[in-house]
Amino acid sequence: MQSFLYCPKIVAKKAKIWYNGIKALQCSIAKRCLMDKKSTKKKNEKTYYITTPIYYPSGQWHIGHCYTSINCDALARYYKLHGYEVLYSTGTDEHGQKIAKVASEKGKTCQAHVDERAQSIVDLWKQCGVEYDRFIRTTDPNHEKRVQQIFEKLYKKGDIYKGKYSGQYCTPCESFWTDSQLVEQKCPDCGREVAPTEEECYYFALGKYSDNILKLLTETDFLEPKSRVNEMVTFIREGLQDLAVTRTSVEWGVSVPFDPKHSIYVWIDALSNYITLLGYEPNQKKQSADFEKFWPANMHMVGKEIVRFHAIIWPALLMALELPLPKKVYGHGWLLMGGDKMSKSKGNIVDPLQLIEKYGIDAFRYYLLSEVQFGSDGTYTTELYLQRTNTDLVNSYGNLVRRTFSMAEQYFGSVVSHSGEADSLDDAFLELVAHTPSLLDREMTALNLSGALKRIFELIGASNKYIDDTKPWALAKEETSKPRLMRVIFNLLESIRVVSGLLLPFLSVGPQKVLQAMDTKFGTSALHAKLIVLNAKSDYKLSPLEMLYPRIDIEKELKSIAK
Ligand code: ME8
Repeated sequence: MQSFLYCPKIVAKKAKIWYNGIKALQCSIAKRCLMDKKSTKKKNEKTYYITTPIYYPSGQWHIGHCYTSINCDALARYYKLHGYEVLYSTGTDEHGQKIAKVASEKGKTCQAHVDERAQSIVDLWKQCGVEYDRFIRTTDPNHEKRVQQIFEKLYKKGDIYKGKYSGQYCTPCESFWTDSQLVEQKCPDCGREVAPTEEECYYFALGKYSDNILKLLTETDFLEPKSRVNEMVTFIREGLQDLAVTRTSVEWGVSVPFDPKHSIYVWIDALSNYITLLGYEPNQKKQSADFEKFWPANMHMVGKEIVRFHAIIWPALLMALELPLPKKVYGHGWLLMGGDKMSKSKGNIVDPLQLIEKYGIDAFRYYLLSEVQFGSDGTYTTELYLQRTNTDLVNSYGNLVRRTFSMAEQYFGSVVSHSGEADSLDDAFLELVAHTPSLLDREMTALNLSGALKRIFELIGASNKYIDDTKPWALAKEETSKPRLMRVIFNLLESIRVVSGLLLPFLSVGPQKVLQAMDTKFGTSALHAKLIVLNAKSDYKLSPLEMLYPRIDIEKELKSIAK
């Protein structure tokens, strides 16, 4: 557990901080306007910078980690296909005493441990089809150097200052706790005795930015979903104290450049990744081309437990650095397992690699993207996972493709053109095909990824119904109905093309195979624009297509898992 460390005794500084706070507040609206001007410029350039949290390489990766990265991946792919220059960043948060503890338990050096874990998450993302653009490790020397420069810059500015921290110290955990954090006067992590201790440390003047952050949270849509805002506002209104940002007991960290017995608080180190990976130079006016192009980030996607760090500390640090603020922090919910957050410390994790190996990458991505209403918590069960795969991927999408391809082959030797006979029965169906991309755009803009998938599957459902309504097998019996049959199959192929194009951000295998078998090019935004509109193609010559998704015998599978 990461804790905020506060100094209860800093009084002298307070008057100055309060005054600065008022001054900063007065500037905030003007600043925000400036930022908006900058963001309009960026919008025209069509750039999209999206970040995942950087993951702790302390334990085993689980599907909760994949949840964040796959949702970001879907957004990144979606924006790429819509012509944006996207930067999708991820990485590992490699410092801190927890990492050092895990490494020593394994009998490894910290560096060997983090090297191994960083490689394993890179491998995991490959298996999940996560196509990030940049990977940052907080042990990268460039990152470490910039974190030190950021610290020094804020120190010179007066926003970081030296003080004393007093609190309750747990020696085995090497952690400070405030009185209110203790559980029955004991360490909340390990339950052992704590002792009152004082330590010299540096503080970040977080309290000075309190009013500005309150305004940011209550007057803009910086933090979403809205349900997270109240919690943050209550937290700030209780009194935002200055934050202890150094430790002397942590060796595996970035040292304070001018006072190296102190190491920089892991959250300052970790949050800075979002700008250091763009090449941010704290001591220079002119910034890198990447920084100019991509900052401020469009989206920091984070789990709800770390919203506080991203919606309070991070904007305060950026305000102190006089940098524009990110456009959005989105705090998604948790994947639960048996009612609890899935986490390595609780030992209730599900291994993503096993799921992918057994049921395929599309089933995995589809479950994570569709099952949980984005923003809320959702519970993982294997039964639901298998049901979803069978119902949506096998029975709906897979079946639509299989039926249509086999009818096209049987009736027309896999060559189908727009010729043939239309019917008024087609109108509502074709209208839905034409209209679904814009319905999806609306959901994606509202960050409703599960809703976006629902729209696509509504169209798939309507396509399967169109087969039932038009009864191609009956039309095939009469030679005179052949033109009508041709048009029905053509319309279905149109729908399959659009559906598969719309699924590209979400799935990694099936839609790509379908589009290839339809001899339809995809991958760039120019191609995508044509891919998802009706009547962009006037004929199809289909190649044979193997079964997209095999049906799972759920009962048998559950029995074998139970064994
Ligand atoms: O917090 N359900 O790293 P982390 C959904 N290093 N998402 C989950 C999850 C679950 N059960 N478990 C984990 C850290 N996550 C810091 C971040 S950023 C500057 C520093 C996701 O490895 C969730 O998004 O503990 C969480 O925020 C992220 O994994 C990283 O968790």
